[in-house]
Amino acid sequence: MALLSPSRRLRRTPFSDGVEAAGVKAYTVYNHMLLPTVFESVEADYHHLKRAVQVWDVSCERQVELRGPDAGRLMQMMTPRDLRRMQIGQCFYVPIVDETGGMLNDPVAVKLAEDHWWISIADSDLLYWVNATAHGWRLDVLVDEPDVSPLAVQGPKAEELMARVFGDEVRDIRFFRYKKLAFQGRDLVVARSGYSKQGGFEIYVDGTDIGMPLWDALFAAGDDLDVHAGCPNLIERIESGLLSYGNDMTDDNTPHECGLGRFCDTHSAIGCVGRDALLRVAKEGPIQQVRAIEIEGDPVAGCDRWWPVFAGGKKVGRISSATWSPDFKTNVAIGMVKMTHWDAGTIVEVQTPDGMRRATVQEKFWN
Ligand code: THG
Repeated sequence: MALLSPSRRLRRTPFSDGVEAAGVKAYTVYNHMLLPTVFESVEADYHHLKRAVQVWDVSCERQVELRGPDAGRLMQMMTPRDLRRMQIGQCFYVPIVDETGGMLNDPVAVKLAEDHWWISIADSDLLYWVNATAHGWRLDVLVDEPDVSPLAVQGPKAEELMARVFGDEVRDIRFFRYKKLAFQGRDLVVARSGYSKQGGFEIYVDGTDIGMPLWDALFAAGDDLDVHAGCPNLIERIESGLLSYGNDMTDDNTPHECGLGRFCDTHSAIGCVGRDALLRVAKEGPIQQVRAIEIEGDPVAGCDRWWPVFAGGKKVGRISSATWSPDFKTNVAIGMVKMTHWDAGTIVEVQTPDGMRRATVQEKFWN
């Protein structure tokens, strides 16, 4: 791959100076912003993430902010997850769907107040859809992108590092809850969440000016914990079955096809613009669904396009993410397979760039 040409369209982040000083080796582009993908190597980063603690610049998880009396109503219009019991202080993973039930994004919604929400988005331009919905329905709500950049602290030693910087209060934060904790006199939203299954926190850094001071404070406090700069790790996220919007699903897929049915309450999500469409498809059930898939043989190439999945000479699905897993000593993958072939143990064939490989549909993901 060639290099990325820097420009103002490719946005830097409040932590980019720190990321560069830490020796970032590769970036991707996510929400028109730099997202690091490699520091040492994907494999070295993976082993380190599973044993120590990493600080991740995930500023590219941009916030769409809703403020005003109709903020809650607008939030519910966009998702089939029932938000009525969601409390201030909670975060919800919410599928966002259009009027056909197609996935537009799979963000984390943060409820700051009845009339104040952040939507921490995956890689699609959701701001336009949210704004258009607000205007089209004449809602009393302000929609914009605030200067808020998530910084994730992930790994088994994340709690210890966070307690040193924010105090022992972080230890009481439950999964997908947040507390507002002070750093240099500023109250920041600190949630127990993050795009790995190694445990950890996300700090919603409110104001570019405190980005580097916080980055530096975390590294100063974590020297003996072997804290490293890191990033969402391809191997770990596939083992964990964490989906990547645009890779593993698009607006052609319903939440049920994505295996996100557990985050849908379509019957009670009154107001969701995709509700009728989803009720229709839910009655029949999906005819294809995301699955964990093990691909046999030597380490596979990088998956930068969908790899067709075959059975008996017919196409029955596609692989969207795949990599060698050092811990499980096999190729782990995320795919979408048709109902006829989605049962655990089903043998299929995957057309990889270096030939056909035998593969097996798994019962569940690895982590
Ligand atoms: N954190 C924040 N914003 C984000 C992400 C994040 N925006 C972009 C992207 N990641 C959104 N996608 C996901 C995907 C999975 C999860 C979170 C965001 C996730 N899922 C857990 C799971 O599936 O096991 C838990 C979900 C739950 O139980 O509620 O964490 O990572 N701020």
